[in-house]
Amino acid sequence: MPETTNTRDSSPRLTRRRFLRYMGIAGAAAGAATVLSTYEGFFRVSRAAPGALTPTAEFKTVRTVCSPNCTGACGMRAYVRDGKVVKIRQAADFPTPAYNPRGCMKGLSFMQTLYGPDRIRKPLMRVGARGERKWREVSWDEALDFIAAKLKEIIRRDGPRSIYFFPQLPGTGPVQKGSATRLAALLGASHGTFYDFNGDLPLSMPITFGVQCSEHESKDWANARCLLLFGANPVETRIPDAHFLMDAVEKGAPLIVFDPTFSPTAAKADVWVRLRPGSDGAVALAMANVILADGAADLDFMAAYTDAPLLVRADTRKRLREADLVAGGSPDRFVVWDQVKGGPHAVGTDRLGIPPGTRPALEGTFRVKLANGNEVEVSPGFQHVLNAVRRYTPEKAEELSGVPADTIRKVARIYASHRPGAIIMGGATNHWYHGDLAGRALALLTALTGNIGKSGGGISIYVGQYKLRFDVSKWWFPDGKRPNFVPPMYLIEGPTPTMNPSIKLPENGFKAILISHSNMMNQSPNLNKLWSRLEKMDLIVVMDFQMTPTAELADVVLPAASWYEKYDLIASPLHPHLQLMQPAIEPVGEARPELWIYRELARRLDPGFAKYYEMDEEAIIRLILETGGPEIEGITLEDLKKGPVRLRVPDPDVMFYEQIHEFKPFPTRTYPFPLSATQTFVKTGRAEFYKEEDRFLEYGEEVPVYKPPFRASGEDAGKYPLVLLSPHSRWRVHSTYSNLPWLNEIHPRPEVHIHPDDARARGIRHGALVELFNDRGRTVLWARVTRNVPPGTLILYEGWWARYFARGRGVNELTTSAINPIHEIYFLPNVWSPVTAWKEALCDVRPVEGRSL
Ligand SMILES: Nc1nc2c(c(=O)[nH]1)N[C@H]1C(S)=C(S)[C@@H](COP(=O)(O)OP(=O)(O)OC[C@H]3O[C@@H](n4cnc5c(=O)[nH]c(N)nc54)[C@H](O)[C@@H]3O)O[C@H]1N2
Ligand SMILES: Nc1nc2c(c(=O)[nH]1)N[C@H]1C(S)=C(S)[C@@H](COP(=O)(O)OP(=O)(O)OC[C@H]3O[C@@H](n4cnc5c(=O)[nH]c(N)nc54)[C@H](O)[C@@H]3O)O[C@H]1N2
Ligand code: SF4
Ligand SMILES: [Mo]
Repeated sequence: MPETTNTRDSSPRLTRRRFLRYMGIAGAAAGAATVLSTYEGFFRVSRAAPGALTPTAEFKTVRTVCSPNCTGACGMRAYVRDGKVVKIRQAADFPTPAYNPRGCMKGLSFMQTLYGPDRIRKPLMRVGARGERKWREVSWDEALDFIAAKLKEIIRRDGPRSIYFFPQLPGTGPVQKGSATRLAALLGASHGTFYDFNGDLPLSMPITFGVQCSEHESKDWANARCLLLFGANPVETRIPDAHFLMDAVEKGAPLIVFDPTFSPTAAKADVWVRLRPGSDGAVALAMANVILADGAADLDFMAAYTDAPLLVRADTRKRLREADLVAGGSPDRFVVWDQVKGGPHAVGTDRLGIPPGTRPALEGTFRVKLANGNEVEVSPGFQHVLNAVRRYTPEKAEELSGVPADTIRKVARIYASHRPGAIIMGGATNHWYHGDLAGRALALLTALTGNIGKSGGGISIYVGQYKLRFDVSKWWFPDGKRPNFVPPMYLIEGPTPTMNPSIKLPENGFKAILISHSNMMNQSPNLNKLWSRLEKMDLIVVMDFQMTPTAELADVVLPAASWYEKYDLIASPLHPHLQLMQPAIEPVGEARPELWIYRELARRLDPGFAKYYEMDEEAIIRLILETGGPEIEGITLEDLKKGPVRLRVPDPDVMFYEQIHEFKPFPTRTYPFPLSATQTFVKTGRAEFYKEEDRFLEYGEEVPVYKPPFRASGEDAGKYPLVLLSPHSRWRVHSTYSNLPWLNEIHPRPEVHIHPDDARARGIRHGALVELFNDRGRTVLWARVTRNVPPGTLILYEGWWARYFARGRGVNELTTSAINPIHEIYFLPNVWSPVTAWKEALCDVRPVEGRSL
């Protein structure tokens, strides 16, 4: 086998000569259209003559789905000639016309990923030290035999839990990614979670509604009479759906964007509210304050659908139960204060609504006699919410957020008077240590205005491909066996004193990791700490179609088939369609789908596992379709081969419709778990704004309150002056497409956005090389001096591959992996689990020009 050396340097020492060359290339790129710069040297892109790629009979076309970790899930048609994809076009065949067409430049450029210089074509084993990028091409047999032997040895010595499977985001692509989960389940190995690790899991949702997340289909934005966007930049991060915002605007809906930066979405807004980073919760609570003070709150809605009327004991701060009041009473029935009778009235959890014949109090303090003869003081949960909200006057929120009190009053009144009003909560409101509190405050706003369960209303979160829209248990969990789920935050941080006891870490630590569908060593928080864990492991395996910075650190790199080379099922939370990913071409080189890889690995690990991998993709898809539940009932593989099929959900697909219109209790089901797994999060069956679990009480978070950033997470507070935000870029999907020549031509290098005042104070010029640093890491890149960011705040769009930085691995050297104990009260993988606080990072920046690099 030939020995090859990957000459790409992912964290190069940039000599002055190379630096000048880079700058020269960057300068020349604009003029010379066919020569594009990559980090080192040139990559000539052949440009066909105009018209040469017009579809003709010589093309075979195949419909598949663009499937990075992007909510878009755009249907694409591949034009194939001589076994190669030569052009990609939007399929534009969704049965709901409003969803046609959908796509973006990145998806349309995927040929450059398929055939580009970073494509992994053969299995590789390292010959040098880890990260040295010296590889030996090996046969599949050699690679798989090696991995299987290592894993067996590790299992024998340290037990199966010490192996960590990390197939990122199986919410979409459940067939291929599930083949990893299935093997982890068979082995009893550990398995990562992802929605939490991505920082996207809005803990506010399981806390308030008992569900993983909530969203309306994006088409429904057009039905809103008012749109509030918090920490979301759909113009760049929901590109194919952003037009629905403008549809609403054209019909007269005000678009109100809360963002510390002048984002492209803020540029389209009627009102741009420039709030301080991490202050969304304060603004939301002050808006609630205004709505309540104006008498504009829908208190009947609060009484019918939320825990507002349920009584809370003053002595224990827990809810009053029927069992407290009468001997033989139920511990699962809660109690309201009936103003008609002037006494307590027990309510069940089987149905929402106001108990017939009662008029429950939402405010006040009452005395009730307990079964044991004692008297205690009680008050409705809403009284506690009111006590908290009263503290957040618009003036107080102005101090906390920098938003003028008058602006807060105005936007609160617009929201309250334009119903239905939709709230879109983006990643950036959640990507904070106290993002759950901000989300709870926003959920409170939707409830106070009766905006839940209604077309054009709701609170929606669309942050990637997290959501399982149907049940996949039969494929993922063979014979009901489940892997040992361990959130990656503990892989980095180790156990915390407050860790949920149901999480089982391996006794001797993790010894092997199998990563697929993720560029973990680029996209994880606190990269240096993560690497200090990974480098101790005996085996690192990465499956990808690209030689990513993570693959470069592996012991074995396995070439995976892409979305144009294999089968899978795709369904996005953004638009309710089931789509088939299908192969347009044979996999490039020796690439293979994950199912093939895990099948081969499984039989090597235990011949008895072979029977669990006898099905091919089509059979697995049929199994999922037959057992997936009502959302996909009756949909056949043959239907999917003809094109996308709308899920069996109402039109429009509105979250919590049944709760509001049919009085069904919360929560709705979160797949793949049974309802019973999430019912414990909202034991009242109502939307809960008062939480009684001990830790909420201990931390003073029983009702939505505002807690400022950088205090509890602590590490940087007082040491570093600048907030480091790392939102998502229009030029990439995370790190995917970082290396796309067509996009790099217009967006050639990582830049940190810095306000002119901050730049001046540090002697930083526009375009200068600067070093970003804090205690966790440092990275060198270029400065973009701009008023787009407020003073005191830096922006570095996440996702650039390490090799594009002048030094270091990029922004995630600086981000934190601090764990919030509230996120540990329960553990349900991807539903209640510790969330990364990407934006909760402070740092400083200094010029590096004139110094030797
Ligand atoms: N093009 C593209 N699309 C994507 C992705 C991608 O990488 N590229 N990723 C997908 C995925 S998985 C996700 S999670 C989503 C994420 O996408 P979004 O939900 O849009 O989240 P971010 O891009 O992190 O930040 C959005 C905006 O919030 C602002 N912001 C930062 N901090 C705060 C704050 O404290 N409060 C408020 N109100 N605003 C703040 C930022 O300046 C930014 O303009 O995008 C999805 N879509
Ligand atoms: N600083 C900072 N960091 C962040 C964020 C932030 O806001 N700030 N956002 C976070 C968020 S919200 C997210 S969702 C994560 C995303 O982080 P990741 O999920 O790691 O996303 P990508 O960087 O796109 O890496 C996906 C990798 O999977 C590969 N891949 C794609 N499809 C397949 C396939 O079918 N098979 C195999 N084997 N490989 C495949 C791609 O080539 C790519 O290398 O990043 C997080 N990181
Ligand atoms: S990258 Fe996202 S928005 Fe662009 S085509 Fe692919 S799925 Fe659609
Ligand atoms: Mo995400």
